[in-house]
Amino acid sequence: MAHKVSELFDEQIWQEVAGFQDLEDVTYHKHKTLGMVRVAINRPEVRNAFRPKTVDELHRALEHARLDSKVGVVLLTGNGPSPKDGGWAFSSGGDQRVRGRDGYKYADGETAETIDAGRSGRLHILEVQRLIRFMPKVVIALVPGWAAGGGHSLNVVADLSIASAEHARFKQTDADVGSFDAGYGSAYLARQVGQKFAREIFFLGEEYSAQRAYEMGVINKVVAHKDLEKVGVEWGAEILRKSPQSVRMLKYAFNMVDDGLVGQQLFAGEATRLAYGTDEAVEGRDSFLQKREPDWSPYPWQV
Ligand code: S0N
Repeated sequence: MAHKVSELFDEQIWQEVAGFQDLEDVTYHKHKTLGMVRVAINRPEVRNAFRPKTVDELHRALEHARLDSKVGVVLLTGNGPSPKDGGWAFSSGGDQRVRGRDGYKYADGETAETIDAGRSGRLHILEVQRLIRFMPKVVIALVPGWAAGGGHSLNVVADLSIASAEHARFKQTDADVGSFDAGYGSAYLARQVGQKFAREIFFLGEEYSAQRAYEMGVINKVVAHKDLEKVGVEWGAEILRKSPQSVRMLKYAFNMVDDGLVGQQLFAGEATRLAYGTDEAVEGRDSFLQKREPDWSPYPWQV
């Protein structure tokens, strides 16, 4: 069954990804001609709040995109508008009705008897954040409306962000609802906007327009609402014209300074992959397999 998607969705350019028709909280499409996918939270009636099932589906789609060697760009967005009141959202974060301690175990038909205690209150949206952060592809957040709470943090962790001039709003509610992101959502936000603005955003919990978010460095561009996905596709197409290896190395270079040894590991993994492509590394492998001393003479100590 075809999904009902979003008012901004252009069905001429997207097709559903095979094997994902069972998704309920997320829509997942592949561009018909470009190496780009569109992943969207599909709960507009609750401002695209994510429940555990939503997070599972987000992770599944993003992991599939990560492993698809034809895909270089991921557009991450929220479908809309809400059928209830016409409101738009990127995401309003964790669904507060099924959150944490007492709520989670009664979500998705689970009962006190059936719940796996090890999964109770699991904050696996953080696994989605890491997937966005660590995948060797460019993730562009398209923000058509509210980015609040954990939705705000998903925007923070995306590589690039474009927002609707008319409907995008940014608000960090974590400290209002006692559900705080003390990782990328806050500390990395401070890297983007500076300490004073980051503390203002979290400690005051005020609402910011797309224009104000742009001025602070929360997003890259503000566009007319109707053009949001069109501009996202244009940016994606431009990125896809670049060298994949260069983009991958640059993303990991940008990440490394903030990601400690994990950041270094990802960058180093790509460096090793590059090294494997050289005659020098082939000589090292072959000399071992042929049980002889390696001959490094063709390979100078570069200066
Ligand atoms: C986004 C806001 C500012 C929009 O305001 P607006 O436009 O006035 O709309 P509303 O009338 O408020 O909302 C429309 C309908 O949508 C429901 N709704 C909105 N957000 C949520 C939500 N996050 N969870 C559940 N429902 C939501 C409204 O209730 C309303 O429904 P009806 O029409 O039936 O009344 C405004 O909506 C707002 O402030 N929303 C809450 C934002 C928020 O505090 N989010 C959570 C912050 N924390 C996190 O996200 C951390 C991560 C997290 O929570 C988590 C994630 C995964 C697993 C576990 C957790 C965990 O913490 O335990």
